[in-house]
Amino acid sequence: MIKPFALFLLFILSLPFSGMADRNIVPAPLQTVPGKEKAGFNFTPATRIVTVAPGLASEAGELQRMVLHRTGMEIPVTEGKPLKKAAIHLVLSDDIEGEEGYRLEVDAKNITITGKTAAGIYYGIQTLDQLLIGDGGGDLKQHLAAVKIVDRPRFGYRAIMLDPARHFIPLEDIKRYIVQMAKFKFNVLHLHLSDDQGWRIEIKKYPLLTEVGSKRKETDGDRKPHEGFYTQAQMKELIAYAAERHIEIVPEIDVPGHSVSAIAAYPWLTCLNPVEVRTTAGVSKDLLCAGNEKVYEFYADVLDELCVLFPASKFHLGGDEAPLDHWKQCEKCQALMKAKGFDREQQLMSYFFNRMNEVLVKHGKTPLFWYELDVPDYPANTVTYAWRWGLTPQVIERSRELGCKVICAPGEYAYFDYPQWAGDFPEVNWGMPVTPLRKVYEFDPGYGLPREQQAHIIGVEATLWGECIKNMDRAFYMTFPRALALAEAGWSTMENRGWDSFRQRMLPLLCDLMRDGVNFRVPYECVEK
Ligand code: TNX
Repeated sequence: MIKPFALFLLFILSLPFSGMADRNIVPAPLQTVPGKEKAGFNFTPATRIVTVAPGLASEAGELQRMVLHRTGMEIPVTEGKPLKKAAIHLVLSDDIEGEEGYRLEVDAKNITITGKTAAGIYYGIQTLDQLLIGDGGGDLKQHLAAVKIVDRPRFGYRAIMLDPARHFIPLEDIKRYIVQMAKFKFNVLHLHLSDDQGWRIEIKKYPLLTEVGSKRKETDGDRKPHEGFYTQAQMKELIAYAAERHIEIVPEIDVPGHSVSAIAAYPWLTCLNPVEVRTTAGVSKDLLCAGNEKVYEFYADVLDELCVLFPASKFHLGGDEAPLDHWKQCEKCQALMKAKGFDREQQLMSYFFNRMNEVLVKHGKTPLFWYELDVPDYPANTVTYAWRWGLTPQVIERSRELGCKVICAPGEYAYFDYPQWAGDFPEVNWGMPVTPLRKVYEFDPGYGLPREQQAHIIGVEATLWGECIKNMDRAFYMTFPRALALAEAGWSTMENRGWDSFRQRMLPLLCDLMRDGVNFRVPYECVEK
């Protein structure tokens, strides 16, 4: 263990730091005006946190823990009027631009974090935390140079997807992941809760979904059974844990493909043959039957329970990789097509999505779909995901024509299950494209389009598909440092970011991940000239 650690320190020392005030802030803030070192703020036993508005107790608690961690000082929180000196003020104000925007001011007397909302204040605290990390050396820091930072995100939806369907992820591990996401100002954790290889959320009306669907005999021939699911009570706890960190959990139930685990539990859900929970990766031809009214009733019940459980306004219905072979052979599907006057199975797909969406609409939710260019219609209120390699510009344009919002999660930049370097983990790499840190950094979610042609892009997402992610160490390793690059794509404007500055800014933050026991890939290639 000593060797990689020593190498990493050498690597860090070999890079000159820029000396800028925001040298270790990731994602890069909109505006930074550095002040004088001497005119800075000293943390002393007299320092106080003052919330200048009600409703900020959670943020004040976060700040208190952070100050203790970084400075070693336990400082009290009070609510009331601003103090003349020695205070860290948390202020709500409408003069801040953007729902998640903030202003952070450090001078010799006080530190003031102003947000339009509690979320903005939370992000100001995360930036303050990164300033206190300093040069990465790990010493407690009790002085901050004067600075004024004005910041707000480019996109309102900044997500990472975890896939506990392929390999179950214990609740406590997801919490550790959420803690790290929050530091880089991600605000959505998308959970892929069902797939061919497992159903992971308790549905009270259909207990077999978890009794049968959450278990598989083995994985890729390893002869070891695999299982796991979240109870609704556990999920509630996770949702609250994430919400404290201004992260919303967006659930996904993938239909009508990637549904083998549900079909294994209730075989009548499919068109042709019964199946067992899938034990290998890949795409299955066993779809939910679109011609059976009972399937719609079943999913209406499932979605009813989940729409109540998850407070998020968005719900992901998957919709990817659904080969139509069985629908072509299925009497019920064919009869429905005839009755509706459809001549292509893709039209049945649109019909299926609309039926599912009716349930979401009843709950006031917006559907999200992995966009497939051959599906003729999506529900009008759909938010599309651009994901397939090379097709994002087309999906952005099509979504604009349809009047749909779009989230960019392109295969070229945002697939965190792809290896970060050639030959990395060859035992789990079945020919996935290599996606190094620098490639992720080059991601511009607006694809350089004119402003009006990208106005409907609402965000970015990294997808950590789980076929090869067997534990949290691997999940962290695949996520970091690439998530820092993606965070910057989601938060910072293109004019405000650049590779040379990024690779320096990230280094102290990598040291900090290491101190937190978070696994990551050391990006050695960054020292190459
Ligand atoms: C494609 S991306 C899938 C997933 C796989 C992933 C592996 C998408 C919408 N579907 O089911 O896990 O590739 O990279």
